[in-house]
Amino acid sequence: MPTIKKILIANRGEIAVRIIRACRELDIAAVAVFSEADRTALHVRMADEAYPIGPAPARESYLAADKVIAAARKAGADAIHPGYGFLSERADFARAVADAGLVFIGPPPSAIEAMGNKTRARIHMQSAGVPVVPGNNGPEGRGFPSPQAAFEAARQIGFPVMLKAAAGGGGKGMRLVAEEKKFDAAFQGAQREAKSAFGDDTVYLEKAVIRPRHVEVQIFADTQGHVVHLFERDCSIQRRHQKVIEEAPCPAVSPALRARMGEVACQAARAVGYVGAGTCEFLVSGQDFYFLEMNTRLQVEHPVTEMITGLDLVRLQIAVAEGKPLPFAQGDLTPQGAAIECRVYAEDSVRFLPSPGKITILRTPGGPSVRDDSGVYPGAEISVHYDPMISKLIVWGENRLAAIRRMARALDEYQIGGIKTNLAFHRRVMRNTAFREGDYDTGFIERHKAELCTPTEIPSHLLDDALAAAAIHALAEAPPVLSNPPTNGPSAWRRELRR
Ligand code: MV4
Repeated sequence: MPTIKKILIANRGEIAVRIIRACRELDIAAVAVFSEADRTALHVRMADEAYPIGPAPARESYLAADKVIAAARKAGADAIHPGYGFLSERADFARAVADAGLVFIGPPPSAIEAMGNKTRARIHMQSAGVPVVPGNNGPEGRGFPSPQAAFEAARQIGFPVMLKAAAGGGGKGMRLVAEEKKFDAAFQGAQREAKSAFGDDTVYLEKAVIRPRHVEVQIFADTQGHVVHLFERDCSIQRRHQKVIEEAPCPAVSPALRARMGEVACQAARAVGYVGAGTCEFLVSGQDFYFLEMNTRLQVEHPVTEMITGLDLVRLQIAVAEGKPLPFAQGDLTPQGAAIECRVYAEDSVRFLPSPGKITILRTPGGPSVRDDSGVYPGAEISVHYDPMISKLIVWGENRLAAIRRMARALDEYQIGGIKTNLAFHRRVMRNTAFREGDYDTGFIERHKAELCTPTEIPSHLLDDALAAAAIHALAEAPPVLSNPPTNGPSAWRRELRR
């Protein structure tokens, strides 16, 4: 089996930095690729070598499969790690990497393909005994050609139903239909959206699960056929299908449910001959859970799993890619404590718009069990061309409440200047009663947006107090704990802000 000495990372930002760090610890050389817009990016600065792969502006540069492979050959790399970018779930890319004589750090192309199409995956999973959401994949599992054909199936399932794109993901081409009379229009809308987003208008049906939690199980498989799960993550705190906060373990999953879901996720992986890191996504409602899809890559939120297991998932990916067996069995694993991740976005979280610009101030939190996986540095430019996620703040605590308190503390230490961020949003979530009680589902942000997504309030009796106003203005990005109170006592403005 191959020994990996040099890895090219086909991604950018914080995940490229994360992979470079794993390489350093393993004495593996790390090769970065960059678009012109990213010439001065952190991952380029940190890598041992870096190769240009395209012009700016260039979200697409990182999709240039042939340029990435050419760079890997030129650098003399043994392997390519696709990060969690678009190249990570493309079977044709995985094949092209292998054809170039390089190791693809990811699953076999056949497993990517088996999970890449939703109706195909549903059929595959059903025959493997994995519970999928009750629904109808259409004639021969090829979706429904017309609203008339789908309508009968929808009535049989019972309203409300969910129309979904077979090629889909991320909520595109998805429609919730509550009433019969809205079905035809919704069908046509879903079909149109699926066609334009994926070039494939195949639409199928599922029973709508009401107020579900999004719970996903991390799995790992080696080339010897061992499959284990590394417990679950709750990713229900999302906005417009973008995850914002994740935690492990899920506060609504009992040890018995955890064992069942974990076993099912391993079954799903075995059914497609999976190798490496993968994630099975489920909708959870009470004690019921349904397979949604499998992500055949390392995910953004993998650090919360690392925190509760003490494992380095990137190191494990590399070991498995070298043909080594997993160094533990299922029985060796127990989840320890609780971990939370807050995704820090360069955005105006009131209007929910990206906030590009230069980062002028960057003070990251520290202390015990606090991890900041960042792709930026003071002076870095946040470009409109890329994802506005600039870092992930992850904390661990001996239990969930300790983790929440630690996250609140770490968020208060975090200072980012020059751009707008969602730090204030995160601070409010950590103090939200429903969140603290673990009582949330995928509708959480929408339900609480009035309190979570409003501008930082200035108490009216302090509006004319210049010092307080300045401190409060800074609060959006700066922590009250670091700003100097006007007196030594517990001043009024400070009590106000502490709430
Ligand atoms: C569902 C659902 C309810 N019932 N399917 C949204 C994205 C896609 N990956 C799956 N999604 C959903 N599928 C059925 N049958 C509710 C959602 C959903 C959702 C899922 C996970 C996280 C956030 C969500 C927000 C809205 C809807």
